[in-house]
Amino acid sequence: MFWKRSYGLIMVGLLLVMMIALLLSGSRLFTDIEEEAHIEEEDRIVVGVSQLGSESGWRTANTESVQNAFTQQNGYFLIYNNARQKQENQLKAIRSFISQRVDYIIFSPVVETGWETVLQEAKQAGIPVILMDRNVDVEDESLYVTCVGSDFEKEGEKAGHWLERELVQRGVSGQSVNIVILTGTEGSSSQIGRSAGFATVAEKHNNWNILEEKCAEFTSTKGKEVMKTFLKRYPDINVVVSQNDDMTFGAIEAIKESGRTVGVDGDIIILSFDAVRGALDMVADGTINVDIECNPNQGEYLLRVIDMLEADETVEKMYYVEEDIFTIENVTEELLQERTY
Ligand code: GZL
Repeated sequence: MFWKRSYGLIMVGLLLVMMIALLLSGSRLFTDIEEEAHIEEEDRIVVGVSQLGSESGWRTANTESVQNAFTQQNGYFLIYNNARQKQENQLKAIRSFISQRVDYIIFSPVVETGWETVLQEAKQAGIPVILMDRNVDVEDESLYVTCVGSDFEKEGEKAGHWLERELVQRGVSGQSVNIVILTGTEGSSSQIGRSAGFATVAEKHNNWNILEEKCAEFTSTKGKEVMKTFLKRYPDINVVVSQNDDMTFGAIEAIKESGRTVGVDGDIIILSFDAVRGALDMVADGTINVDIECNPNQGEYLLRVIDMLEADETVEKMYYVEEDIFTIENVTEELLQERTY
C-alpha cells in the first residue's frame, strides 16, 4: 500500500514538473514572439494618420486604402485616428503623433484653414507631414511635404462641361435652366474646388439660374433634408448638382417622395461626385445622369511618396490621383472592372 501511495505522489510530481516546464517554454515562446514583434516594431516606419471622419462611402474606401497600405508586412506601424468631422480632434491627434515621435504624419484636413500652429509644431519636431485627399490653406507651404488628392476644381469643371453638352444634345441649350446645388463640408477643399469649377462654367451661361447652393455636409441624411427644402421653395428645378454620392442618395429619395422623377428619363437631371459603386449602379439604371469620379485609393500613392522620402528623393508638392467621369454610355464596362469602391 505504501509504495502505491508514493508511486502516485511521484507521478503527480512528474506531472507538475512537466506542466511547469511546458508553461515556462510556452512563456519563453510567447516572450520570443512578443520580443520579435517589438524588434520588428522598432524597425518599422511609424505613421500617424488622422482621418477626418467616416461620413461617406467614399471616406470608408479612402480609409481602407490607407489601412491596406501601411501594414506590418509592408514594414509599417500604423497609428490611426478618426476625428469624427471635428478639426479639434484632428489637432489633438496630430499633437499626439508629435509627442509619440512618429516618423510621418498623414492627415486629410476636414477644412483648409486653422493648421499653421500645429504644422509648425510638427516641423519643429522634424516630422514630415503629408496631406491626403484634401489640402490646407497656409502661407508657408514648407509646413507640409506634399499632398496626394484630387483636382477638385477640375472635377467641378467636368460637371459643368457635361451639363453644357447634355443641354445641347437635348436641344434646350438656349432655354432657362434652374439649378440647385448641394455642397459638401463648408471650407473643405472638395467643396471649394467643386463649387469654383462648376461656377467657372456656369457663369458663361446667363440662362443657367443657380437658384440656391446649400451645405449638406457630404451625408445622405442632410442631403435629403436640404433637397426637401429646395423642393418646397422651388417648384421648377431642372438640375441638381450634388457634391458627393451620399448627398445624392438622400436628394433622390426626397425628389421621388415629392412625386417628381430623376435621371435619363426623368424631369430632374442629377449630377453627382465620387462614383462609389452604389452610385454607379444608379448611373447604369439611369437614375443618376453623370457621376464625376473622385478616387479614394490614395494608399498606394502615399506609400510611393514615403518610399521616395526614405530614399531622400525629391517629391512634388502635389500628386493628383487618376479619375474619370461616368454616364450610362461607359458605366457598364467600368462596373465589370475590379473596383475597390
Ligand atoms: C473628396 C472628399 C470628399 C468626398 C466625400 O476628396 O474630400 O469627402 O467627395 C467625402 O464623399 O466626404
